Order: sequence, then C-alpha cells, then structure tokens
Amino acid sequence: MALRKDFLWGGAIAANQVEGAWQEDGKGVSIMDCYTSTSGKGGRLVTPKINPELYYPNHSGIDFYHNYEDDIRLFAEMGFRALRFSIAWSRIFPNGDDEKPNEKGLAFYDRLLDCLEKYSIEPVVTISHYETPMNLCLSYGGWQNRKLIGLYEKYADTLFERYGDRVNYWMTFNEINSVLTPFGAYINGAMHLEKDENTLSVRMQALHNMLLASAHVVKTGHEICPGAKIGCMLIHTPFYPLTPAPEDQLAALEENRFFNYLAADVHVFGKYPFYTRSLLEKRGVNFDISKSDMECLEKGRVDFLSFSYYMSCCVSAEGGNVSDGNMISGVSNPRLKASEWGWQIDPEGLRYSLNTLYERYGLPLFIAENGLGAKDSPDENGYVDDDYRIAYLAAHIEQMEKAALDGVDIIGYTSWGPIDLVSASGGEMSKRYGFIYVDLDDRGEGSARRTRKKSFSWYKKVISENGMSSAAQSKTEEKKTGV
Ligand code: BGP
Repeated sequence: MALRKDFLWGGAIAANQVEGAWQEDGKGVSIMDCYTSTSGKGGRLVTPKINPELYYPNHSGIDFYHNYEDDIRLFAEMGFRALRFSIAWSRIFPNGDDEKPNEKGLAFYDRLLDCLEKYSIEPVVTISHYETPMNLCLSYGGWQNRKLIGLYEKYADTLFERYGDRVNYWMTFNEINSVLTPFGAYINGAMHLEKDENTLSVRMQALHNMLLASAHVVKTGHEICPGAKIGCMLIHTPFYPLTPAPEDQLAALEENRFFNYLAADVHVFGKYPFYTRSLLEKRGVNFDISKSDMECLEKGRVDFLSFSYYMSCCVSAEGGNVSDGNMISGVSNPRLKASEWGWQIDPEGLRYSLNTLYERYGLPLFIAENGLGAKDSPDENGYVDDDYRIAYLAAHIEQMEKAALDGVDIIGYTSWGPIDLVSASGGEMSKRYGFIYVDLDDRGEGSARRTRKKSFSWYKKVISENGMSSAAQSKTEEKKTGV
C-alpha cells in the first residue's frame, strides 16, 4: 500500500480568506483587513486606515464565521479526515499586544473544534497565516522588530493552553520563506514599506525573527502539550536549471538554497547552514544574529515539514523570459503549460520535491497546500463541470503516491481551498480552487450559496479509496482534457 492507512486527506483554508466577520465579537483589524481587492487597481493596495470608498474582500470572506457548520458538514460528506485552518491572531489578541486574550475569539475556535470533532475530522492548526494584527505593523514595524517574537509566543502559548488537548498538529507560520519576497514583506512580514525600504536585508531580518519565534514556540508547545506535533510550513517551488550548462546548475543550486532550503534547514537542523554567509554576502544581505539566538534555534527543531506546492520554475545564469508564480517567479519552462494565472503546472515536480526534501531532512512530510486556481462557469443550478481541476489534482496525487512508493514518508495532503475563497494574491473570488462553489463575485456580491462541483464527488472517491483510484482516474482525465 502506497499511502499510510491513517493518511490525512482533507483541505486547507486560512481564517482571513474565509471567515469574514472582520469586526465581530471583539476581533481586531488584521493586515489583510487593510488590503483592497485588485479590481480596477491593477494590484492590491494597503490602506492602514479603512477607506469606505474602497472594497476590502477579506472583510466578508465567504462568511465562514457564520456558516462553518454547514461548510464542515460538506467537508465531512467528502470524507475529510483533516482540515487545515488558521486561527486569526486578531480574534485572540485584537491588537497583538493586548494584555489579555479576547474570550469571544477563543470561544469561536472552541465551537469550530467541537464541530470538527463531531465529524472526526483532525484539526491541523496554522498559528499565523498572513493575518498579523495591523497594530503590530503600524506600531512596531512588523516582523523586522524583535518585539514581535514575545508577542507571538504569548499568542501561541494561549492557543496551546486552550486547545492543546484537542489539537495534535500545529504549523507555526504559513509559508515562512515567502517573507523573503517583496510581496511577502507585507502579507507575511506585516511590514508596510516604501519601495526603497523593502530591501532583502530587512526581509531577511524579518525571516530570522520569525524563525526565532517559531523555535521558541516549538519548545514551549512541546512543554505545554507533550505529544503535539509541531511543524514548519514553507512555499516549495523547485528551481530547475534551464539548460544542461554547468552555470545553470550552479544558478539553480543557489536559487534553491536561497528560497527553498535556507529557512527549512534552520527549522529542521536548528542552525543556519554552511552556505549562509556566501549566499547572503553575494546578495548584499546583512542581519543581526546573536549567540543566544543560535541557542534558541537549536532548541526549537520541528517535528515535521509541511509545504505548499503549486508549480516549479527554471533558472538560467543568463536570465530569460520571466513567468508568473506563487510569490516568486523564475524563467519559464518550455516543457510546461501554465494555469490561467501563469503558474506553471508540474505534477512530476511534486514527486521530485517530496523525494529531495525527504532525502535532505528525513522528517515526515505534509503537503499542506496544492490546487488549481481557475475561473469556473456554473450552470443555472450552480453545478460546475470542472474536469480541468480534477485533471490537475489527479495528476499531482498520482505523483504523490509514486513518491510514497519511492519510500517517502508522507503524513497528509490538504488541497488548497476546498471551498472557493478570497485569493491571497489578488483578493479575487473568481480565482477558484474549491470542490464547493460559492456564489460570490469579485465585489462580494451574490447569494453566497454553496453548491457541489464535479470535483466534489471525485475527491470523495479518492479519499474513500485512500487515493488508490486516483492513478487510474488521472490517466482517464488526461486523455479527456489533454492536460
Ligand atoms: C499560498 C497561500 C494561500 C493561498 C494560495 C493560493 O501562497 O498560503 O493563502 O491563497 O497560495 O494563492 P492565491 O490565493 O493567490 O491564488
């Protein structure tokens, strides 16, 4: 059997992209609440003060805050064994630096956990998923400031104490390495920087502080809830050399180290890898690190490694035409097709990544996100014939199963956005990932009615057969759709 019997099949969501209710029950303003939609602007705008003339899609999300019971019932109908969700920091500590937590916020996640328990769905909790309280951005300058470490620790300890007896799997930061990108500086690092301030050194300092915060929390989490599995979560986008030229191999080695391995190495080995100095010097990066920081990192090694996987990229020593991507971009791969948003689709890259990560770290791996963002056209009953989504997911699941046969230890697979939600990069609803269609448009208009897409019953079957049907299915779909 390729996959474990207790394999955690399910889906992944983030509080800020689904919950809505941005000011309800004492919730504070988060960085995503100050982020407008793309519509008509060509990019999301950060407005530290809410401007009533503008539209902020995360304020209402898909109203999961009020609909979670119905939505989770649908997840249960698909047979979910796990739901990866995040806790909104600003529901628990509205300003991030409050003395006491907000009881109403804590109570919401009690109810959510009750509901998951009712359906025997394992909760997988992301402590921080792009939703830092805005006050920590405005008053502290975000993660470049070390003061956030203690505030995050207090927040995480509150969660461990409250939910530790019912949550077995924790992830400290969503896609921690995305803070190295200019876009990630805000959504991940909570740093609202002018263009000339948004330097790699500032972003590296933020990453270092987040790694320290993660290490602290892994340590205290284990003390508060022994037995809990506390992991890290990274964007993983493998970089391939564009050609067989030796310079391209070296360029790919460097790019992989910088983006894919640096943070993961620290999380897993508890120290910065041997190549850090030369890699960062070459990029003109400086950051503060002390002896006690090194001791802290050493003590907070993660139990498992989880990652998002959507695409791969190429690298050429000579540069080349750039393709779009999930936070990062690279040279486009002439062998691959791309999604409507330009993300290059590479199922084999998932098998490759699982193998290279397992070889390097030897820790259990968790695929925390994978999916296809696409435009859907529902019929009058809200039904979507989404063969393209099935083809994408089936091909990736097939490669995941092959990696398991290669011997990689994989704990779970939670596809991104099992229900349509607000996209992180553009704030659109029309970039849909779900098995469940949500009738809302890019302005948040519509009935919000939920309907099952074709992929709903397909995924249900994959889960019920522990993925064993998907290999065959993917072959059929491949023929049908040509992807
Ligand atoms: C990841 C984020 C998610 C999610 C996903 C898809 O980087 O962790 O929050 O949104 O990408 O990205 P998008 O929503 O931009 O399509």
